[in-house]
Amino acid sequence: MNAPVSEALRQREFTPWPEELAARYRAEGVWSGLTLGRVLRDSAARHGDRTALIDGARTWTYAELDGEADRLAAGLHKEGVAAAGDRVLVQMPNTAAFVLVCFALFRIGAVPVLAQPAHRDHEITQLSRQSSAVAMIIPGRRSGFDYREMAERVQGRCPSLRRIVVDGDPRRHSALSALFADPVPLPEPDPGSIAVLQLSGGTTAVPKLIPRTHDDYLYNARASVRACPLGTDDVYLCVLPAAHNFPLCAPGLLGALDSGATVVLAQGPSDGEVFPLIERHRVTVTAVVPPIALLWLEAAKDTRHDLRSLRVLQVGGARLGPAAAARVGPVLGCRLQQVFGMAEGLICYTRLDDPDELVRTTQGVPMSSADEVAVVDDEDRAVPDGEPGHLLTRGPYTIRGYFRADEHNQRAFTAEGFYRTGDIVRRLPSGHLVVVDRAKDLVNRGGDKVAADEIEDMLGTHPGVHDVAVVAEPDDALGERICAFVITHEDGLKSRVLKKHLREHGLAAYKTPDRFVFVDAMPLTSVGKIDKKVLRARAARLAAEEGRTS
Ligand code: OOB
Repeated sequence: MNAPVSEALRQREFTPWPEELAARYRAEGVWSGLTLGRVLRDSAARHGDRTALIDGARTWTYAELDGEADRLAAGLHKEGVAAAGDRVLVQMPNTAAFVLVCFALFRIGAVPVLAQPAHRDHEITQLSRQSSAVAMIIPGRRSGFDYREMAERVQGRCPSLRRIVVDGDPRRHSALSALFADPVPLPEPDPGSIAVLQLSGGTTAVPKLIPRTHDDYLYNARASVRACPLGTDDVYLCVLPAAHNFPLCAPGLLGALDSGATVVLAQGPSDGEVFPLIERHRVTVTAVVPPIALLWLEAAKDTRHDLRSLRVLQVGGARLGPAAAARVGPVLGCRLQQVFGMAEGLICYTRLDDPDELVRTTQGVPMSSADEVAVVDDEDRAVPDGEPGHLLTRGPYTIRGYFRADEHNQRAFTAEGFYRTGDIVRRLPSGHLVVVDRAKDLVNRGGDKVAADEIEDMLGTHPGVHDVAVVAEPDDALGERICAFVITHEDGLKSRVLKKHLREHGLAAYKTPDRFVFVDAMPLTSVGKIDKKVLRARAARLAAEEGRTS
């Protein structure tokens, strides 16, 4: 084992797979021993003149993308922005610069911490602290928000952050465009070392970082390509924020670039943005969350755009109802693939040749024969097929521990190394899983995961709030919305005031509760804990009264 890996172990940054198992994955070629930076180089060697990437009016061939990634790696390294083993917070929209930054960092052996563009001071400060990031790479101003000013505030709180690099007007910081330099040879990182830090969907007030190695992440992409085949004739449209595991690696843009396909970047998910791109670039595959699929199903009815090139629509991140699932084929003229995945690892896909009934009603089968899944009761005893139970999993691309989170890892993993997903599923005899519920305390707002704890803690800091409980309420459009029950001693405390409080504390806007309900008391369980089941039922009634659920 070379230095970066053993150093990471020493700092308890990630929990390795048992050595014997790791040796087997390597011997069997499950782990290919390649780095993600190498993948692009190999693709450039095979498909140099083919189009790799399209961002607006600009196009990159594989050779150009590979060359630019080398030049950016050289510049970032030479200018001291990032060295091997450093963490770099990357918060970028779907632009070619995001792709180049990721590959440049992979080649240096530096680790992108993949933040979302919607994150604000609160999240970015936590992510920088937890990862001891040395630099941030951000856009300048976008959608009326100045990322430079936020980066400066975060820098004031995080001493590790030395540099701010801006894709746009840098003001007093470094311009990304000025960091391209003549390529220099850089030592190849260890394929067993951390390639990226993904963000957990989050059940804890402070989100956990997910260390994915080059070996395991590449396997994730390649096994995904077997389930959702991509080849040189395919055009993958990246609609969701590219930093998310789904559009990045399931098979996403990494799978596409490994396959010699073309990646098209969309700035947003609206049909007005996406349908013209599908038509213009003859897009064959794309991935969305259920609310976007619902939007497209409506819009496709009277679109003047030609969507016939679309072969596969992947839908995942949250539950897609069977009725909507049934409409995808007839309305959009493509095959639906349900995707049930998690940034921690395990990804399940319905297969393109599965019977329609399974595609409509299940969330697929684990993508790899090396995935182990167990469906268990509260005491970790296996339940029979067909019965709901907690989903546990381990395998060659599912992490064995979060980054620097010893204590949390004790709860989140079994002694045998299974990850406790927090999802309640039923397993059919065919192996297909149906997601029926969730044991973890979060709201899945249209695919965006919001930890109840995080919102409760922040609302609890308002002087007028005596107690607070956050639950999911059902919603036809988003799947779930965020509902906060609040006990207050301050007469006339308004939801407007609490929303402002959250905004001023730098919370990302998508985490703001959609509904506040002011109550005199909380329902309690027999042991005296807040009974969220009762609150969920109450929120569901309110949603139904407003016609938000059918
Ligand atoms: C994906 O990843 P995360 O990390 O944002 O969220 C994972 C959680 C799962 O544990 C589950 O609770 C929920 O999101 N989920 C689904 C689902 N797909 C994810 N719940 C019901 N039905 C589905 N199809 O969301 C993600 C990562 C890779 C590929 C696809 C999604």
